[in-house]
Amino acid sequence: MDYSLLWLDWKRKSSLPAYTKRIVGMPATRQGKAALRELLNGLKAMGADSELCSGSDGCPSIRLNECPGGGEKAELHRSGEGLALIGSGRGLIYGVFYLLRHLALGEDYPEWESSPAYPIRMLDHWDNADGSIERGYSGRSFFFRSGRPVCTARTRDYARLLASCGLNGCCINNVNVHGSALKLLTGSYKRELKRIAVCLEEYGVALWLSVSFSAPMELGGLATADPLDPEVRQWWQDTSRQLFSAIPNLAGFLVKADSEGRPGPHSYGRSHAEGANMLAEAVSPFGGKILWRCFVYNCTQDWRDTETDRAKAQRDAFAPLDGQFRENVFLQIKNGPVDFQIREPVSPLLGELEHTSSILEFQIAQEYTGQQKHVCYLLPMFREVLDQQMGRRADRDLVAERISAVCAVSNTGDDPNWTGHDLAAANLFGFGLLSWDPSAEPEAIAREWSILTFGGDPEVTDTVTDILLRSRSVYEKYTVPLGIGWMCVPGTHYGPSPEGYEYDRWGTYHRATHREIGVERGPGGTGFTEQYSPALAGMYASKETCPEELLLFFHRLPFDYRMKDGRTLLQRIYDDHFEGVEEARAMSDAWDRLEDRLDPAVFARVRARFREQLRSAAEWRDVVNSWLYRLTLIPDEKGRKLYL
Ligand code: GCW
Repeated sequence: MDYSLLWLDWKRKSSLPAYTKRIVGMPATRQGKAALRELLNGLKAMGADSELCSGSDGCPSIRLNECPGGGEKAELHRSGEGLALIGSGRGLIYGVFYLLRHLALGEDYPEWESSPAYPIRMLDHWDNADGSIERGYSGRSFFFRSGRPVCTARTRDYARLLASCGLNGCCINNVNVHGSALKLLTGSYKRELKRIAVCLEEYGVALWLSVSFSAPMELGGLATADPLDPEVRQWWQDTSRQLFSAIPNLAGFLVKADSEGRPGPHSYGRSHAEGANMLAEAVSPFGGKILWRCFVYNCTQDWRDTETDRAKAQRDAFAPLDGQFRENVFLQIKNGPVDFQIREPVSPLLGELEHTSSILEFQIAQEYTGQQKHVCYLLPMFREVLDQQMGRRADRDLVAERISAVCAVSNTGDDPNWTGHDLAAANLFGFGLLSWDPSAEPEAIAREWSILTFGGDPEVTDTVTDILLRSRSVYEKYTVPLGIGWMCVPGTHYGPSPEGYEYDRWGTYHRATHREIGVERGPGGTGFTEQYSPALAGMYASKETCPEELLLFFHRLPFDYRMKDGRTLLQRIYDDHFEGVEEARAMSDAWDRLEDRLDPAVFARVRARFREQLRSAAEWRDVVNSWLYRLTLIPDEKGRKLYL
């Protein structure tokens, strides 16, 4: 095998509870059988001498009780000195992985009765048919090779990994559908897609496909893709029927329409609702769903236009359509109003929809957060988003309660360690746990992931947990603190370029002069704050009450603006960059001290990534600080050298 099994590489335990000796129960379904196999293999790897028995004969045992039905609920109860695991086939899978994880953590007798918070918990792959991955930082696609989908042993292990942390779906191709990926909708690749779907299905993971809105023209030879055109509607209905009947376990389509040059209903004077509903109608007879992305904004803005504010675009486009979507449409909303920056406020659209289902989109691919060369544990950010009170309802007002589903842009590829940076796998695991239970604690997740991945050496667990928990704020400090965002190199989005996007068309400006920086988004500026409920709008609109870490997202401020601790804004930015580099060095040193406690190959891989992180962090510090110095001619109060 040329890849690792990440946290599923169960480590030997010196002792295990007596009930691990006997397994009782013969699940009938394919998923139930997979659960049993996972249990036996997992226990064996941990060193248990387990036997599959027809009865417990009064001895402690683990009893698998498969109930009919396809629900996801899992129950784990004490039963005498043993355990009973109850669930449908899928429930048993979740229960078995939960049990194995807890045995690996050395926790005896876990009592658990749990259902996932959301029925859809998925990963979005931006994999292209040629095997490349848009914003992929861990090798090439394991779903596509030379233009065709492939199903390999890795597909199955991928499904196991997803199920083991509670995920139940994946969209295997890029939302920017081009090349031979277009043909996934036609007969050409049905055999391969079916194999993938069947393979994923064993672990309760549904298959989703990204589709192009203009497929009726690109594939069907029609003259239009107008969603109200009868021929277009017929084309989608016929295509969906053929696809859903050939591919079991196909859950639906993901669509990026009228976004960044992708085709969509606007070209025909139709609304997003008309576009999405037409597709929803086509997949509805097969129980299919449409995930319709809201990442819609003007990507050809003139930088001199200060009226248009990209942050406002999604709410403006979709809030008026609330209630117009069919019930099998989910609006897919990125966590922030702009685009996966290290710090953004929550998307106001998440507080708007009362009659439309939504799926919250995170990005665990670290496009703007260090591209899996820098360590950046994203779970604290995800929790902040889920825990945000939107101020729109008396109850069930948290983002976690308002959404109906969750997804994340995947950080996986065919690298032997799946995620490029070994520590990035914590984001994959953690996103899974959080999608099952949005109140899961980032620290507990980090600790658990570390123990499962590296074994139980407390020194390793403490150090890794500490590195992970600090990593986001460290990255933020040496890159773009205070919510300013977008100082990265255009195109690649790696490394610093303070004015890289300033005079471009993407709508992401900080408009710095020698006196001030930032976009004013309060009522006296673009008015973006008004998109929130009065409570949030008021808080963000005032410089005094705006959370400091978002100050430059919401406000345009002079460089001599006094921060709460008395420092000037400029000095705070200088300091953050210096501190961020020092803190990155401290994380790297802490890792180095683990040398004798870790597998040499893993240790060396992560050390090499830390070397690059330190180089890049210093570059960020020097480029941003010297740029600010050149603009303002105000030196660092502490007299540190500003390099360039
Ligand atoms: O942030 C941007 C990325 C694009 C991506 C787009 C999106 C898939 O730079 O690469 O396209 O977001 O989310 O659609």
